[in-house]
Amino acid sequence: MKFYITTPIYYANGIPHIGHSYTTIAADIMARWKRLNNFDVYFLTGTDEHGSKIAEAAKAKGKKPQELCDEMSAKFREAWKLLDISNDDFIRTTEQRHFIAVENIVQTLFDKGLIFKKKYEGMYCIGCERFFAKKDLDENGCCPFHKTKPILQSEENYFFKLSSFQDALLERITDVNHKEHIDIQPEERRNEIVGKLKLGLEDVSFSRSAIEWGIPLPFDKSQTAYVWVDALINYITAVGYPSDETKFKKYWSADIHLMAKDILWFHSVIWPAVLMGAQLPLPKTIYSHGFFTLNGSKMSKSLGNVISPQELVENYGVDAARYLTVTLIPFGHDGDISWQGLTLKYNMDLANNLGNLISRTLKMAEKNFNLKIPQAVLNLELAKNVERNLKETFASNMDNLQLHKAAENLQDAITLVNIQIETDAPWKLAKTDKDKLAVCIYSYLQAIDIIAMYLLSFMPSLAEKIWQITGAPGNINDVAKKYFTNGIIPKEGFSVSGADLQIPGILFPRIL
Ligand code: ME8
Repeated sequence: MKFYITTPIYYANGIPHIGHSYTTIAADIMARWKRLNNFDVYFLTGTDEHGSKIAEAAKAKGKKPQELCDEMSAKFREAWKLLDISNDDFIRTTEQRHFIAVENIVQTLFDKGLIFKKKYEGMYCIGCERFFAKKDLDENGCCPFHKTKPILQSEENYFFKLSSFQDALLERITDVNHKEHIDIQPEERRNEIVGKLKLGLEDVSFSRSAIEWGIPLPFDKSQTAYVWVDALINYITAVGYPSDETKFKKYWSADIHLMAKDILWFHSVIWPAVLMGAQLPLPKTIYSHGFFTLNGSKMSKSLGNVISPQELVENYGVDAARYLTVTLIPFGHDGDISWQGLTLKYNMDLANNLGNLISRTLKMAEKNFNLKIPQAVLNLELAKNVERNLKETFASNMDNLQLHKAAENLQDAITLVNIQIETDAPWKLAKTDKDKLAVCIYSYLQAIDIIAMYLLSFMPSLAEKIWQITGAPGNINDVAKKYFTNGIIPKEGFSVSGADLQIPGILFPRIL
């Protein structure tokens, strides 16, 4: 089975921040989880490089647009490397492969009579790269997202007959039995889209005559494709459209387009309409996660109110940065992020719970068994208990993109082992019953190995490290793949008596 997941392609007019990291880490966690479940995964991210926003940013910096895009796109790649993102492809809309796909789609729609020329006057927000109807502006006549006044623009453009897709879209979005059903998640967001769709659709501008920085229309080179049309098409370019039919057939359509609500309309209305117009299959799930503020206000570079991926990693390390970023607020809901909130969660979940479990277990093994897994009767009860706690709930939370809940399941499993340690009181057993102590420590190690496999998607290097520390044989990814696909704990457990353990050092130093 294949699984195709995408993030938005981020505007190359600025550097990556925690908002971009949020979506990208979440998509990465899903991609890793699906790979562990034996899916043939294609995970795409990239940069959106055309349009007035980029052209203006370049001008302000005294650079050519391509020069700015090269620099910024490289920053996104670096950030994703730093955050251990396992994307299979990184697309840039200035690549040749993308020009070909955009020209192809635009020409197809033109040939089908879905594109026509019209004089248009409207309020354009450069931040959003879109026209606004007066009724959609806020009480000050400003863009509701950017709080800036849109500019009145008047030009002769090509328009796309979006209005003719209203019924077809409503049907596909609301009828779960439709063979081309588009599942918009979460439900509140779907309801908003449906409500807006029911009010009617207007045809949308599909090209710009004044913007040179874009892909010229194949049938009228004096106009460039509207940047949103250009951008959305990236999702099919990357999987081979139109030249690699085998790849395209294999991976399209998208199983999940992930993003925040700011761009949900484009993905759930304009994009499917374009695909329908070109007679291509529609995406299966469009998931809008929450939009968050930072310390109660909108993130903005001018306010100095942004957190970079680098800062996150400097403060917490890569694995913790990934875990904290995506689990701090309930996935799918808006919320607020702050350094205090991140640090509090770090101390609670990682330093006090997970870190403590590993360091106390290994310290006991060092003190009493010379850092070797003791010879002991195998007792998988605790491991099985941990597994019972995780197995169904974790998988269903992951598959429903409830990442914060999956993380809670993990914390509960870790707590369960920590409680078992308190109950066993191994520090007393060390004085009274060494054999029982050996059984206990062995069982903690096995339970930790199960936890490590479930941690893999969230904290990949940490999970590998835990696997080594606990003397577990083989490669954790291979074992986990087997485990998640056939659901069986290997008979002997994971770590074997006699294997060498390692002192972990302090995995998560407490932050004051
Ligand atoms: O819109 N909270 O790019 P963009 C949560 N190029 N997510 C956030 C966020 C926040 N405060 N800030 C940003 C574009 N994001 C277009 C997309 S796709 C064909 C074209 C994340 O750089 C979130 O995923 O403005 C949001 O949808 C995206 O960054 C917007 O990125």
